Amino acid sequence: MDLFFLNYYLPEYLNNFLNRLTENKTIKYEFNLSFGLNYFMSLMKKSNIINLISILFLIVNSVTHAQSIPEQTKQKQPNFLFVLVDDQPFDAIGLSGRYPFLKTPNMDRLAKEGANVENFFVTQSICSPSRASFLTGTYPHMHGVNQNNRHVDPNWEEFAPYSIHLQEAGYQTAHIGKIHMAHTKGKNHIRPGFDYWFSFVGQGKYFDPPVNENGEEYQEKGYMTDILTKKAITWLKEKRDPNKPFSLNLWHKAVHQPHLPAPRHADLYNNEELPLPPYDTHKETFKGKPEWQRKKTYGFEWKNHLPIPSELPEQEWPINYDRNMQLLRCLAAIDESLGRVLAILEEMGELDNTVIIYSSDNGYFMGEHTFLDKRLAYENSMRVPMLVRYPKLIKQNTKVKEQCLNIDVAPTILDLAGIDKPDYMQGESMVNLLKGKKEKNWRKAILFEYYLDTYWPYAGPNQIAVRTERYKLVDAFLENDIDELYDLKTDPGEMNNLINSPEYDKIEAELREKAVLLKKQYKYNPNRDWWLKQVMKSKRNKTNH
Ligand SMILES: [Ca+2]
Ligand SMILES: [Ca+2]
Repeated sequence: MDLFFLNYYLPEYLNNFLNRLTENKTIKYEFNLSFGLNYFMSLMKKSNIINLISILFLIVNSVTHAQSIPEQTKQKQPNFLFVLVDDQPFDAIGLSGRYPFLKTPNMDRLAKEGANVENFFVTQSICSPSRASFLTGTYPHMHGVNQNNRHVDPNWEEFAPYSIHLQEAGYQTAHIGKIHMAHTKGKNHIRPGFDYWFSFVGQGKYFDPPVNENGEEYQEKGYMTDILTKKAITWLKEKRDPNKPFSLNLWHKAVHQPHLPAPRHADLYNNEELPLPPYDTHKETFKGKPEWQRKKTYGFEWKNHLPIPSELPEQEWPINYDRNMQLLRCLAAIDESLGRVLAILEEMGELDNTVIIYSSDNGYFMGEHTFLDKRLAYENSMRVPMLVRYPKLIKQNTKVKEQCLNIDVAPTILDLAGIDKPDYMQGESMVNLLKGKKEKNWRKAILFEYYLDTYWPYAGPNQIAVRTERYKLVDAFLENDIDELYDLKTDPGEMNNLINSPEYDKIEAELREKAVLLKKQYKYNPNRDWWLKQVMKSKRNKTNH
């Protein structure tokens, strides 16, 4: 039996029961107006009366100026189109050349006319936690969605999504597509920060999906990627105020398993063959690697394989062939969607006023290390595409080499909109890097995390990884198992675990030291359930009253 089945396709009655339990949760969020006032008061204290008069003059002047020339004001605030794919591997994109037959002309166009952030990673490699990190600019251990558990929703009160700050600055905001963390129905399904809402519960369905439009539940007709595209175009053309700048999320359900392509793409690439993965990662035997990874390959059956062998027999290629081909076919509709939205923006004269961000919520194993799915700290899982087009600031064919994270997107969007980064955001603005400038103090090491998944406990234990440009240390906090250390320069396929090689002891010690610093810097919390417990407690209290 497919193990994902349990996680994602619970019987409808169970779903409804859980929805009833969670439905009454109202999310209150307050705008931090006091911050603006406090700032103004502190300016007043510092300024002498002349400065104060000139500040007031500037404010009045800019207000009247803005009213008289709305066109110029409009140009100062760029629009945002954020396309987020579900489970697109970083190299499943035409420009990478990994799959010679794969055609993604519109994704390639974004890289050609903008920036390709080549070393872009998610802070946790599964759907719901990553989506919440993109929105809030914070780690899963901060916003609270550190697993795909249907009960957890981010702590929005403390960690508002960037879209709320955009709304405050006069933006019109829309979320169209998968959110994953909202397992509620009706108006309660709408997450904070969006003027227009079109989404669905959990993973959604590829065909004729139940949907939620501004709180109204109904069933749509057709293929999910096309439905979302149509909704995005309708919103752009008919449903927004054209005098306000906009921020539109087009967050896809595809290409998540069961990887069902649009019927028009069912036979695409039928005459093609999947090439072997680079660095022979399909030849993985897990020799010298943690035992939990060999256990993982047996899934729920692992107890039938005790004692777990110290290495596994090499698998023959192809691995998960049909599933991988289906995933690539799903990408065809995503690329068409991107092309259609770009064409509409061009037609409306907004293409070059719009910052287009294209990424994926996590990576995906395409047979590398014999795996499918994601979650782990291997490159195929934690690395995702990140393309940004905004010709007013970003030159064509810009390549960013620095390590960037999904928590950097919210601060980047706010920076481009001229909004100061809120204190709670842990990411950094990528704007200077996107402009092709060097950031001397940019982070040299990144922190990645994963928390045990209740639905699929053998997918991996709690773990963190520290990745520098050259090395990666993975610490799973297990006393009876080994950790991992890879030299990404000599072993980009991460096949050779160096954790027990004495000549790497010094490197290991340095990385462990970095781990301590990063955990402190990002306020790492090893307790997976800290936020879930609070959510459940507040639900219990509500039911009791
Ligand atoms: Ca995903
Ligand atoms: Ca060692």
